[in-house]
Amino acid sequence: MKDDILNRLQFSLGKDADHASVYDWRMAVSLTVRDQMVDTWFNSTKEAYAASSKRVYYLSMEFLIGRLIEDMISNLQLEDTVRGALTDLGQDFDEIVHDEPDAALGNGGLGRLAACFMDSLATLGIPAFGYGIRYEHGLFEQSFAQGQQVERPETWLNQRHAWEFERPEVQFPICFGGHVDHHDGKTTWHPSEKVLATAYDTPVIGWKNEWGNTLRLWSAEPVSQFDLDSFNRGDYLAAGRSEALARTISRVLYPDDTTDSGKELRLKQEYFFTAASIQDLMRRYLQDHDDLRQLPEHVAIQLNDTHPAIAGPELVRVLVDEHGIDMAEAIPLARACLAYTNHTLLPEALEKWGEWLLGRILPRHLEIIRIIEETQQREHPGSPRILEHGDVRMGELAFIMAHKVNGVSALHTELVKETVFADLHRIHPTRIINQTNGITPRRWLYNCNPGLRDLITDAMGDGWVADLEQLTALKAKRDDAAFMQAFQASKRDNKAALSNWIGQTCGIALDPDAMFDVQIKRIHEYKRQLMNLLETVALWNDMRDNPDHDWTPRVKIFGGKAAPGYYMAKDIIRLINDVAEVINNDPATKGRLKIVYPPNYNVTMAERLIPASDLSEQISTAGKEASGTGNMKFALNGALTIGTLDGANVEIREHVGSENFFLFGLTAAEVMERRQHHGYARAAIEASPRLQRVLGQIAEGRFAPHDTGRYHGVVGMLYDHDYFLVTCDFDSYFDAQRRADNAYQNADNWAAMALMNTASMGWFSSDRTIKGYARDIWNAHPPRAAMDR
Ligand code: DL6
Repeated sequence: MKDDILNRLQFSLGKDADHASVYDWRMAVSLTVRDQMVDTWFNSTKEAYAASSKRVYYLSMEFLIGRLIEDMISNLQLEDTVRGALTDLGQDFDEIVHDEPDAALGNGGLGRLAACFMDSLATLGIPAFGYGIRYEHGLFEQSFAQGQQVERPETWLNQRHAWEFERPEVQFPICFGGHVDHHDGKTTWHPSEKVLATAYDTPVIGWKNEWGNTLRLWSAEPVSQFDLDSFNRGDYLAAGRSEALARTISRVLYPDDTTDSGKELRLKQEYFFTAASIQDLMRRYLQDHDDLRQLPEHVAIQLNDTHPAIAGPELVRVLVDEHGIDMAEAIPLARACLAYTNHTLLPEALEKWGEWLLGRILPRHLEIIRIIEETQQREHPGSPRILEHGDVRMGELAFIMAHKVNGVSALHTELVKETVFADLHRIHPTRIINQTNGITPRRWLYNCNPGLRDLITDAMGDGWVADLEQLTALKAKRDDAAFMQAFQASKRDNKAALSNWIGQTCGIALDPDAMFDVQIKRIHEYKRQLMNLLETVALWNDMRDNPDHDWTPRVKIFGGKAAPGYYMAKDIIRLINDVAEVINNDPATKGRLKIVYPPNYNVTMAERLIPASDLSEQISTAGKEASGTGNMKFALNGALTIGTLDGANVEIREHVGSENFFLFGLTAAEVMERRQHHGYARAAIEASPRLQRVLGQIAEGRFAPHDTGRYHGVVGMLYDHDYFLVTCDFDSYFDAQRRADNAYQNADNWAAMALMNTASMGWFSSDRTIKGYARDIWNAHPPRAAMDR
């Protein structure tokens, strides 16, 4: 390893050890580790070809992969070797790991789920490709200026990405615009614009280096580099214009996971990566097969939300226009390959494209969508329409072109059946199924929490890493005093390490013995960071009113970004920072209450915060959070949840036991019912003196003394409509928080509850989720009998 690293330093980086920077060392280590993956990767490909295996193609606009170095090293079981080599070379392993940029090619849960799924597919040995976009700029970097969010472009690709292989030879043309001709029964699309999609491959190696798949991300390039005539005329801007336009397609990730539909570039991005992926998988299929009617035996295409829903019409187009299959046969053939995962019920997140826009960018696809619509109406008269009020509804398109549609938690799946797709569900009653999300235990325990990992492994071996349900055995350790002491100590160590980091980065001193109460996720009204903050102010009031009470010391930690155009979310961020400024400087509550909001929350920060958390805030309005996956990460790392009956919270609570979960709030049915009552928010505020007082303080400018009207909009919103029922759940939430306070005072009992969480989370491994998809949707199998090991 040492020699390999030095060789890479010399021959790939052109540096000698005496002059190498941390970046050089990291690249040398990463390239050395990458070398060690290649055999497994090649062998897996060969085996999949030899067995003529069905391949899974996971199409996702987002892969929120974060840093890869630790995952790669641990999956290859090279931790000791790499650490040892670096120590011998006088280098610091941790410094090198922390030098890797966090690849933020996603907004949140949907993208992170895709990354966890890639790890599980490889660990289970299921032949698979992840297909997405190689964004030059991932999710923006967040900082705060006077408490307000400031966005700056993210630049992960300013440095070379160590893990990828560029594939200039894997390149496909992607067309847009123009018109369509129909002549003598033949249809021809004459596009007006063309770009090239070039592949970049990152090997994804599963646990213990047994199987390797590929994450193939597409980068947009111009068909011709620049216009030499313009250049020679001295018109340098015109010379580079088409190049710049082409590259724009993969330049930046849209920073909003809810409301981007309608934007032309977004539609182009969606078609760009979907069309490239379909050309690629068809090429692979046709290398070995000549009968396209067998395609569903060999190809499973999973649509991660509606973003790649154009895959339906695109696959039909390829089958009909390029391979001469009848339309009537092509539609069911495409459907047998395609499946669709719904990740949200929020109406603003259900994509729609104006017919005029879609028809202008993809004229042939609009024709095909009309034929799909006619076919559906003929076969199922009265079926919900794909084309309605001048819009193309991508959810309906994805549903109609999929043989299976899945929700991401039990509750969410039922709501999908009852609400957004109720009519389609009546027509196709077996199409919607549930696959509750999961998380990879490799990243979310093994790598991010070495203290707990070692404790568990010492107690029961490392079988749990690939078979997380083995953690149930930990329940018996509840009465083992030495184990429980070590369990508590590992949490304490993580909290001390986090306190150091927060001290250094935010300049705020924390007491590691206080309860660390954490809410990290995108800032959105339905996730109700505002309710958490109002409760914090109410607690502060109570602490000041009763200074002699034995208060449980609390640290409230927030993390998350708001979509740049989401003004209410940005006001909430500013309010958190303003409230923090007042409370953190109040001598009356010093040592008892602190608020911290480290900027630029990302995967790496989650890996730092989650192992150090005591209380996990999962407080969305019931019925709004499709699943959540952060909730699973916290519970696995021994945090207790305070939460509503929403998304996967419901199933987590069933697994960990209701006595180990702080439940509060209205149920999804009660939420819907409450909204029917006129003036429900005002009534709830009037019934809660505690909440009234807090809102009064905010409204009168207690937290913005130089700009007293700053939060009138926020307070007015709560009084006047409060769509997400912060006001209605406030008292119940406050009470649940006090139950948590009381429980925390008994440290041994708290630790026992925390252990029950860790020990009960085995079912939430993404390995279980992927087995479910493979069995119920894809009918895909590992060429080796890896699924049963
Ligand atoms: O399924 C992954 C993840 C869920 O855990 C979250 O509950 C859900 O909000 C998220 N959905 C999205 C899609 N857009 N929106 N909103 O990110 O998916």
